[in-house]
Amino acid sequence: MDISPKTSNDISFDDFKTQILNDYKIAVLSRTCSLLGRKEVLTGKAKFGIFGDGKELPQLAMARSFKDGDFRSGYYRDQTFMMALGLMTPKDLFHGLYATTDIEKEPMSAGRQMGGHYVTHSLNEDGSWKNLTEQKNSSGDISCTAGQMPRLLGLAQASKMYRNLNNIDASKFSKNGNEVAWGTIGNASTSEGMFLETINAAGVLQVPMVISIWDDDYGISVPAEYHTTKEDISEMLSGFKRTDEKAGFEMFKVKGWDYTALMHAYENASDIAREEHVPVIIHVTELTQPQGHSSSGSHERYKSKERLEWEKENDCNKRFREWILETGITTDEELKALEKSIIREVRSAKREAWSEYLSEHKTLKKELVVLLDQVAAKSQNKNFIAKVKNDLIAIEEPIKKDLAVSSRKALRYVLGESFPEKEALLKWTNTFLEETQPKYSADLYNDGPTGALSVKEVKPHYPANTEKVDGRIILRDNFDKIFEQYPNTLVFGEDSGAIGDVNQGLEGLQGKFGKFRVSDTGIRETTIIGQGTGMALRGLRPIAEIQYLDYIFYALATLTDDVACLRYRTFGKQKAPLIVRTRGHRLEGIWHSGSPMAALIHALRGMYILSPRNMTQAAGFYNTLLKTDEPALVIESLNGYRLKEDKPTNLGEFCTPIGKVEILKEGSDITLVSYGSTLRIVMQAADELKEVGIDAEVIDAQTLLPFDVYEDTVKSVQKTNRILVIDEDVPGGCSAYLLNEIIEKQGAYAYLDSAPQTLSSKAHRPAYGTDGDYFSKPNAEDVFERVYAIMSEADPQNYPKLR
Ligand SMILES: Cc1ncc(C[n+]2csc(CCOP(=O)(O)OP(=O)(O)O)c2C)c(N)n1
Ligand SMILES: [Mg+2]
Repeated sequence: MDISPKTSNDISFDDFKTQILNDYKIAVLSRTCSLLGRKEVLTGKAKFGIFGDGKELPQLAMARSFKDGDFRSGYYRDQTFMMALGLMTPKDLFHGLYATTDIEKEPMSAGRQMGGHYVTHSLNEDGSWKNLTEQKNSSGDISCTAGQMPRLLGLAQASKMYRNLNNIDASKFSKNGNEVAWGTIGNASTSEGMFLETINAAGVLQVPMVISIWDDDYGISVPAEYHTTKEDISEMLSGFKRTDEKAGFEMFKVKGWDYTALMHAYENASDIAREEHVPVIIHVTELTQPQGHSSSGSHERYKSKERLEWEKENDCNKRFREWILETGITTDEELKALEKSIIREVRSAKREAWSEYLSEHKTLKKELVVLLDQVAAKSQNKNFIAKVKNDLIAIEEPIKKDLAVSSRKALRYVLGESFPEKEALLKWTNTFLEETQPKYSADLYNDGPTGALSVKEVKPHYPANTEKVDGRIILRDNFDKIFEQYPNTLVFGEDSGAIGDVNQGLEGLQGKFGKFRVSDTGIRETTIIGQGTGMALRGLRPIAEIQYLDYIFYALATLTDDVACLRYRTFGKQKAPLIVRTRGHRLEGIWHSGSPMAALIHALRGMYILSPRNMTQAAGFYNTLLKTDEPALVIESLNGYRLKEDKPTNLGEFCTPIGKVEILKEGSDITLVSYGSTLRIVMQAADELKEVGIDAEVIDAQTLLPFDVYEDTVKSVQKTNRILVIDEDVPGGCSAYLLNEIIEKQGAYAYLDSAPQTLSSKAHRPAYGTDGDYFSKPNAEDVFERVYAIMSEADPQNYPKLR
């Protein structure tokens, strides 16, 4: 291992001793939590447990080098790290295991995530940013192995941006880009593409990132020989090591039980990353799993006797203890006394957490039992209700579900009866459900005053002699205004920099705003999204470009697992207002013309999905999104960049509203709903239908998530009594979603005189060429004939059968 120690050797022996004993205390505290935590699962109090045992020592070293303003992007093993920095107490840990829904008590997610998923709070109560430079930060964990890596890249890149960009208000986010982003990952998870893609991108970008690989030789039951070439991730990655001539990574390999070597490695890594902005890998070997992988199994099933014995001997806490005694820092008695007091401390934290978790439920149970008693006394179904009550009384440690089931079942027994006690039970039940549901469902979006739906519409202004320009010019000139107006905006993607994107919507902007703000990336969709996520978490406003909509699937895992659920899984304590820009729908060829909107709207709840029909609408969406703090996906129409549009004068200012449909043509016979490129076809068909006396109303859905929050579509159906939804997605895809919104949610079924219908593409990917397009996607003749058939069925006299 090549490390030139830079540790602070100048501290006194007493300080040295205090530091070591404090580290030992945290190691034992964390281990005790792991041991007692597992028991909570085995006795049924918690549903699942995954702990940090066997990885304590390196995390103490990482914690020592972690500074205010730094960010962690790690995984479930980092319990000791969180405890060492005071970001999680033993009581917090137990509240996490029980899934307490109070964010004050369970600060990681208010019970939404299983234990072992670590979060710090970036936002104040009102949703505004805290000063992240004055606290230690952990971006919200996810369960997906290596899923934390793409975001890590962006967290590190933010420091680089803050160091290199002028006139940007960094006061809450950075001190001259001196912050390090610390990643952690298990040895087996380094097999994931996301890890390897991130490593390459970080090497190219040269960002201040330190990745720790906790290597315990296993990924659940599977040993290293199945995971890693040469069974050694350091060796495998050795080509990434920097040389005197070429930039790359600094790399350390260090044993997980070796306290001093760990401390040295981490101090060095921190300095290199922080000062030089060079990424560092620390491969920590010879780690163990004293209790196996998680509470779901026992490792005795798959590890050999020899291995289990080796793990016992090389347990990092055991070896740390031995080292403390060998070096004479303290005595065995002193350590024993410390260990005893820690066990007492954790036991009492556990008891307190359990009793706090239960106390709210117990109070509610008491209230409900009284009400059930009163209702039973008056009801004809006394015996049944008494049984519900007695069953509830028998549950000594009730959860919310027990309360909901009891009260809702009891209400069924008083159906048709009427007396005040029943009303009281009804009121209690409704209030309980209304107050409880948000604990599980709030914060998918920002529903507050800074949310996207609160941004007011500003219409584009047109001068008397409006200039007609290619759509891409409107986008380009609008981005120009955006970059002037918002110094913290950045755009990056494949071909987004030097040539200003494949359709020249960013033409000339790199020259004007520089290579940091308008940049090219490698071909790597997942980490493009990761860059955006991490930078958005640190106060920048990234616009991440995915070159074509069809390629978004490479990044879909990161979008759905990380971006879309960030606000939800952190109970509104973190946000990543990332804008994803892409282009799609109608062009030609299987991978350049898709419109997989259903896949996206269903996977990406928590983001806004916007499908503007032209570049003016698209530009207006970007302007709207920059006034709010929520993530969104904007899909520009691929065949619209060269179509002429009127050029507005208030570029950078006009705002296309989110959640609002637009009526493009009024009509009285049938409502046609569509979005994106398909609208041009629908408008053509609507014109042709006029010639046979059919007057269609055409509505542009334009925002798919959310669709029509003002419920304007049902108003149209009230007038026309017929509805057809047309799109380019697969049958039963986004068109079915829109129909569900209109028929079920908006209640349009009540106004229908004809069966509601959808017209979509064929189930296969669209074939190439003009004919491929014509026979794969709905065309003007299809729309005409489908509308005509609906009218013909309703009024065969006036509309005789066409074909
Ligand atoms: C994408 C994904 N695949 C599978 C899993 C299930 N899983 C959870 S942890 C794990 C093993 C991880 O091993 P390693 O990375 O070595 O970390 P360790 O638990 O050993 O610290 C697996 C397969 C998952 N969470 N995510
Ligand atoms: Mg492992």
